Amino acid sequence: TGPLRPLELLGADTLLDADERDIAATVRRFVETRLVPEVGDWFESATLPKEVAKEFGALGVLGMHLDGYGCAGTNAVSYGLACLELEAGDSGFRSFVSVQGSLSMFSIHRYGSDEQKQEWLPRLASGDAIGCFGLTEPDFGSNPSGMRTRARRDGSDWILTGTKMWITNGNLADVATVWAQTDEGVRGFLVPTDTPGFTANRIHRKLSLRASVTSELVLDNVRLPGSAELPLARGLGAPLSCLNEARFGIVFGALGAARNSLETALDYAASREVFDRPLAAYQLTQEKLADMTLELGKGFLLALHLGRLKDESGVTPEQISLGKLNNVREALAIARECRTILGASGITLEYSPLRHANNLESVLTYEGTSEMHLLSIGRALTGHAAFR
Ligand code: TGC
Ligand code: FAD
Repeated sequence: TGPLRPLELLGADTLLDADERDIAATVRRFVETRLVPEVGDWFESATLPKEVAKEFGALGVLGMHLDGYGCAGTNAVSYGLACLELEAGDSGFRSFVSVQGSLSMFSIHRYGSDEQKQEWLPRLASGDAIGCFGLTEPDFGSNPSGMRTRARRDGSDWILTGTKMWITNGNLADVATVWAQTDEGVRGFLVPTDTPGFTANRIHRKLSLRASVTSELVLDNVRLPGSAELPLARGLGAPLSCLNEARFGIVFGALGAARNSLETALDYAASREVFDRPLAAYQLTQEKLADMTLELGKGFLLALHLGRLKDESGVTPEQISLGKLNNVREALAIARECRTILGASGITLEYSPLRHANNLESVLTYEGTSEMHLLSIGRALTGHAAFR
């Protein structure tokens, strides 16, 4: 037998059914043929062309785990595997799909009225419309309960004022799910981005997640009809429940960045000769490769376990914290270690590991920083909330 790829060594495919393997293979083909040839340029020029949304829609990955309204209604594991394959290309691709499907579409699907669902979900599923999700503010990231964005009633209308920060797809979006404090607690609103008083300002000079658009959203007395409120969203638990969906995708997604880094390092080590022998033939290199394969495999088993739980009986926020914390942390360590195997070549955009490592710095921070997930696990273990 010839050399094995890291997840082949684990026998990962034997744990998946035929549909799950097909979905993963289809997304992988699209990523490798359509996106990877462009990703270096997009990363360098800090762009993600808007047209890609429709291609993701045609591929069927936007809101793929939701039912009805043009969504595929797949199981959670298939959604996770799609995230893994997208993030093998770049975390920016998985981010786009996470925000569209798990944050924008999920918030409407779970908390919206029938009219809101009919109006937005089919267009968001096809990629004809783009959504974003505004929870974080300049002064309130880890602690969204302090949000200052206010929604006040004016007759049957709502008036929204405030600023949201670090919002993925903010400048691309047709509709923003905006979370605001009201006299009755936190509420969610669907804000069409052409509403007077709404502005999105692109954030420049990012060193991470460059093939992804990140924006500030300014709401300056934005007047919305009463029908813009998400009728079933009551309290901070509503936006936090959307985060569970996106965090679940990241549990799988981060492994894609790790797998691609490791495969790149394996190929490089096989062909690079140092001191008259392939780099892959040295024990120090093999130790790195074996340790990384072990962590990738353990991360995959953890992700799959959480996916099966989610499909069969449900998964708790603390269980998702275990997966997000471990898999992003290990993916980042793997991407950095792979970069060492590439030597100087590893610092250019010709090879993926450092691009993945840079991206994973954002992934470590968004959707709950690693510290927030440590504290969430700590609270589950001790009963003491140490956030404040
Ligand atoms: P706490 O008192 O714990 O909870 C308030 C209410 O929320 C409920 N809850 C949850 N419900 C569902 N899922 C969860 N994960 C939940 N966590 C809490 C809780 O039961 C309670 O409900 P009720 O009915 O009793 O009121 O709230 P806290 O203020 O103490 O905060 C807890 C903490 C720190 C864990 C939470 O604030 C948190 O998760 N902070 C991190 C914020 C975060 O992750 N932001 C992400 C923004 S979106 C993003 O980053 C997108 S990146 C996308 C991309 O590009 O891919
Ligand atoms: P802070 O909350 O200020 O944290 C700073 C540091 O303090 C962190 O290390 C944190 O872990 C630590 N810390 C905070 N509290 C405690 C504590 N109690 N104990 C110990 N340590 C603590 N948000 C959205 O709403 N929508 C989006 O689409 C979105 N996209 C993003 C895209 C990118 C590229 C990035 C980088 C961020 C995005 N975010 C988005 C924002 C993201 O969710 C926040 O950055 C994140 O929640 C952390 O908030 P913060 O940056 O304000 O850090």
